[in-house]
Amino acid sequence: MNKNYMLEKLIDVVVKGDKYTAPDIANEALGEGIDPYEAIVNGLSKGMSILGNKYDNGEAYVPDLLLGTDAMYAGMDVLNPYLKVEDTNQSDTVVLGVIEGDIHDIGKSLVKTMVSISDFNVIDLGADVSPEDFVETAKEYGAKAISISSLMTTTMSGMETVIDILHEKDLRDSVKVIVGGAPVTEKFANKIGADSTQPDASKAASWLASNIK
Ligand code: B1M
Repeated sequence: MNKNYMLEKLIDVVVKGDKYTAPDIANEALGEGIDPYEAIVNGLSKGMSILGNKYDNGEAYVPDLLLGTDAMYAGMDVLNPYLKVEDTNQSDTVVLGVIEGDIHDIGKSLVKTMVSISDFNVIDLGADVSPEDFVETAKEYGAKAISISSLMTTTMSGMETVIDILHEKDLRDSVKVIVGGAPVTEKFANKIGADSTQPDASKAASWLASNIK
């Protein structure tokens, strides 16, 4: 079967928000030899971006987004176990989550997937995470990095609070902070004193793998 045809099916199942068919399509993609990473990034995730654009253009509504999210996660549940873990002997811990006030967790989940396959030990705090929780968890587990996502301009400032608390607790030198998500720019990341921002989940994982020793 044509690879593009299979990727289109993965895109389509998310755009249609069909969580019941998504696992079948994901299994079909695996059966057709599609790389699970590609199935997630160029299939399911692309479907979510298309749905997001439709929402922005008034062609889709919040219930459509919720259905699309369920379909995306149903497909990822099938694909995730087949992702190749790079044998980097990384045993360092990364704490990740979405900043307080924000429940958009799809990008964060992609970051989690990519960081996990880079062989890090990942602690996923989920969405709507307080700055204090990020720092306390990093301290408790001796994490080398905190990875924070934000999808809303209204919640971004919480990322700076995480960095402020790290300074207050004298932990800033031992914990790298990477921030990301659609509204996060390089200028913003520099302004709040983050170590990096990256445009997508895969680049975030690569940055962590190259910058955590
Ligand atoms: Co809403 N939402 N939403 N939403 N939603 C946005 C973000 C919005 C831009 C839509 C819009 O108005 N145009 C807007 C925010 C505006 C702003 O900035 N102020 C918005 C709003 C306003 C809201 C509500 C307030 C709507 C309402 O209730 N009236 C509400 C907020 C609730 C809350 O958080 N408190 C809300 C709710 C929802 C749903 C629940 C329906 C659903 C989320 C479901 C879920 O995540 N479980 C949803 C969705 C799906 C979206 C859009 C359409 C799509 C987001 C998405 O999942 N994209 C979004 C508009 C859009 O993006 N076009 C929108 C796909 C995902 C793969 O991309 O998360 O960007 P993304 O991740 C990317 C990169 O950003 C990057 O990597 C990923 C790609 O690999 N990345 C990182 C992410 N984290 C990273 C971390 C890194 C590095 C890269 O390093 C640490």
